[in-house]
Amino acid sequence: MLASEPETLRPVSYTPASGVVAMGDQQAIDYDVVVIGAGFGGMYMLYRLRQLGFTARAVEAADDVGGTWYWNRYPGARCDVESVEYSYSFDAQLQQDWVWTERYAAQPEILRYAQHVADRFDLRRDISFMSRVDAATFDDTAATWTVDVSGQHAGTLRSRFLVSAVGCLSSTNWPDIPGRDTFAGDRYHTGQWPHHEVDFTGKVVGVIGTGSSGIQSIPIIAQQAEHLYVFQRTPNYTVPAHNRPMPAEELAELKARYDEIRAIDRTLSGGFGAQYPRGTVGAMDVSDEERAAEYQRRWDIGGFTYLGGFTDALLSKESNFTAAEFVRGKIREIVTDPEVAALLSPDHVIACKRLCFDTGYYETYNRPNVTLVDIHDGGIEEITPTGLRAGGADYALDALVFATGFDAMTGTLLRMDIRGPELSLREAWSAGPRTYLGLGVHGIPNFFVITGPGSPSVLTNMIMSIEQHVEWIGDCLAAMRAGGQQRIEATEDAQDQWVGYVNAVADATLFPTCNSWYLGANVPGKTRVFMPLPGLPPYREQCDAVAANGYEGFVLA
Ligand code: N01
Repeated sequence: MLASEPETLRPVSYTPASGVVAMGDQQAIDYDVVVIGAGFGGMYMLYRLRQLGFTARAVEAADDVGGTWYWNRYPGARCDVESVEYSYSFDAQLQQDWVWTERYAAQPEILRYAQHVADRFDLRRDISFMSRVDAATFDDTAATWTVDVSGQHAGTLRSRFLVSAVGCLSSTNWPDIPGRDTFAGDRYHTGQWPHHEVDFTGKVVGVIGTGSSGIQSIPIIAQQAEHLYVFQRTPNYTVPAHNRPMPAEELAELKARYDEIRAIDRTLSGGFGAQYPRGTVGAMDVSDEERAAEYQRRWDIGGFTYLGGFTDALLSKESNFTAAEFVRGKIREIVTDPEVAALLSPDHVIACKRLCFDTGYYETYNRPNVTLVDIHDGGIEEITPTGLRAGGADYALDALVFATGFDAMTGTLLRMDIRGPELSLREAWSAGPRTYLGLGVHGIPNFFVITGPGSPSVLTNMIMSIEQHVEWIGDCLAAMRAGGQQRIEATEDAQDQWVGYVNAVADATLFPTCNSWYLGANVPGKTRVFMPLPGLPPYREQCDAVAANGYEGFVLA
């Protein structure tokens, strides 16, 4: 028993006979809830379900907790939300006890934090590791899911509810480049990095992709490699992270203000950045000098703050252009070869593809052992046993790194065969994902998605969005138990209206204006739908109102 854990929140056994108030006919089910995934979403869902007295089991493909932070071990992997904010808020003592050592935590530290949470709340006993959910079928007569699991804990689980905590960026995108699997050297994907240290010393390395993962790993790979070729299809905007060690006094001061920081975060569109007040005017409402000074001030702070100076960075093309042009100016200042600087300069709307943060990214192209290869025209023609061919030239490589991202938001969900009474999730989403609140899907009863498409998710501090969803789902299940209900399903009408609302909000912004993974544009053949919903605070209010109105838009029985 931990000092921080109030008596009433003690974990309870998942055996219904232990006095747990469970959901109806326990003969028919093994657990009230099966949770898919044990990253930050799955871990908190398990904890919350225990608090509420539900029985639950999580199924996790990895051999430990951590989700995205378990898999993304590439060199330089680091969070782009400050560590004091990218952390659970549900337990006051946890946030006081944990010591963050850097402004932005690196992957190993975040993974240690996830492991600490698992230990602290004894979560692992309810997780089946090295196991995957392959399929789940809902029996409408018994209001029961049958969940097929493969791997170390292969078998069938029966539960009343199914909660997806698979994360938004968990299916790696391996582009189908001709000859991809013929490469005889070492091949890596940033999102499935090996657990052992990879040393590129003395090697000729190719990196494909210049999104967040490429931009974080390229400077480090360049320091090791004999030569690095970066194959760039689209340049990306990146601003300095200005990461630094976290002094003990600063951390203590932040911890003393934790309640205030979390309260401010709840009012912010992305759920983070409490320390850096937002601007209150549009970028074109000030003089050129004032605008440039504000961009410089925020460039010096670093991170997402860069776009917080004006209210309309993602609403007005004209304002957005000024923010983009400032970054292009920085690229010209930093990169000594004007041709390379031009190739590195994006021309799309800044932040319509997720803004990146770096440590020495543009500077890396001044190194003599780094070559930027522009492939925007013809792409990579072929991967060969000894390297690759692009633009008619052959590049001999010892190692090839795919920093090519993910089949985001829907990839992992659709890999499983999830079946409602009359249609499968694959059928329901054949023309792109459709949800109600990003939480429920019409046609798939008793199924919840944590940070699903149609919710703010990837446009926010993920841990804050996870907490909001987990708490909403927990409250919903508790309300159903109190009301003697066993089945919940989003109505088609509510879902249609929600999808229309998400599209309208997204269309009022500049987000949908470029080929981003937010739209599914990075995966050939994927239906283009803007998947996340901009704006966490109004969304939270809508979810609360739905609950307060008896789960309006859902049918409960
Ligand atoms: O993936 P991406 P990522 N041939 O999709 C290129 C989060 N994250 O792993 O832009 C050649 O952004 C592709 O080119 P293009 C964060 O939310 C966070 O980097 O499609 N190139 C692009 O350059 C982030 O946004 C953190 O033309 C190909 C790159 O590969 C998200 O994860 C760190 C190609 C993929 O970029 C995904 O980031 C890391 C092909 N066939 C990740 N296919 C932080 O917290 C794709 N590309 C900081």
